Amino acid sequence: PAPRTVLLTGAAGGMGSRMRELLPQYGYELRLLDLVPIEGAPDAITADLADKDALREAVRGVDAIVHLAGISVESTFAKILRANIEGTHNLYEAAREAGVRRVVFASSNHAVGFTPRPVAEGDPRTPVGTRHRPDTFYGLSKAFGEDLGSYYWDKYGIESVAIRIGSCDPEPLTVRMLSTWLSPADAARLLHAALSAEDVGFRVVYGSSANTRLWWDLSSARELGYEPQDNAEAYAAKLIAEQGELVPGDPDTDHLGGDFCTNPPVWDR
Ligand code: NAI
Ligand code: 15L
Repeated sequence: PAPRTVLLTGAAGGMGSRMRELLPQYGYELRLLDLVPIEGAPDAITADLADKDALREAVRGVDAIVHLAGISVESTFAKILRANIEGTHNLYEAAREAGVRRVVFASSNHAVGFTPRPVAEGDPRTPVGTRHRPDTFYGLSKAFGEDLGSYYWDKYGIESVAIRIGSCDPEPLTVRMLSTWLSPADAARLLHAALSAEDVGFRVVYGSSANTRLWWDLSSARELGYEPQDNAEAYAAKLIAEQGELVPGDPDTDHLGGDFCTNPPVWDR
């Protein structure tokens, strides 16, 4: 049966806030967790992924977990280690102890960010089976999270869908995002597919809308039943007029990960 009760970690964040609005229409009852309190959600759990007792409590009785919490850009290795690597491990351990059947993990294109992007017409879209090529400690933590999901499936039978999310913002903001954009509505469609498809075992999918200029292969996401409805191309004329086309040879845009390869945004609190 499709899961009903879902723990949403990172529920105070940019994506978490949008998914809180959009997921209930698919019939899920959400339990929310974040490091910071969530305005207007008095029942939300305020906890750090480092707090194993709090995670044990948080996963009790849920059918599945959507794991969005963590540092979402580059930081020091120590901070990434604690929040993203140890934090994700703590969550999987809590899931294992409680018998939770499925985790949907917010991986990122930055797990493969140093992969060259398609440049010429006819260049292939990057498949999910491409090797990890992290572009930051952040991307490295996402590669770890994917492998953690693989391990918990093989060892303990906990299913995982790792979604290598492109760029989830209300609108594409850069010319790169004409290729990488995942509209919030498509993100909710993809999370629903990842939660409800049967017998997923462990798998990796890319998370983007049906963008004309897509850089990676959406077929494994479509195999889950995902049918993206949006296309960043609607914003192409405006963004290209403002910013110009991508120039081959520009190190800031020559790889899937964009400027995470050269000058990543850094979180340092
Ligand atoms: P965000 O930074 O807006 O939200 C992350 C949330 O996680 C925050 O509310 C934060 O308080 C919480 N958090 C951080 N450390 C925590 C800890 N130790 N314990 C508990 N909660 C903690 O990020 P956003 O954009 O909403 O992304 C959500 C997830 O999707 C992240 O894992 C991110 O890496 C991933 N992702 C997002 C993309 C995007 O375009 N928004 C693209 C690729 C991946
Ligand atoms: C990510 O993984 C980040 O969380 C987000 O802030 C965006 O920068 C996105 O990737 C991207 O590649 O555009």
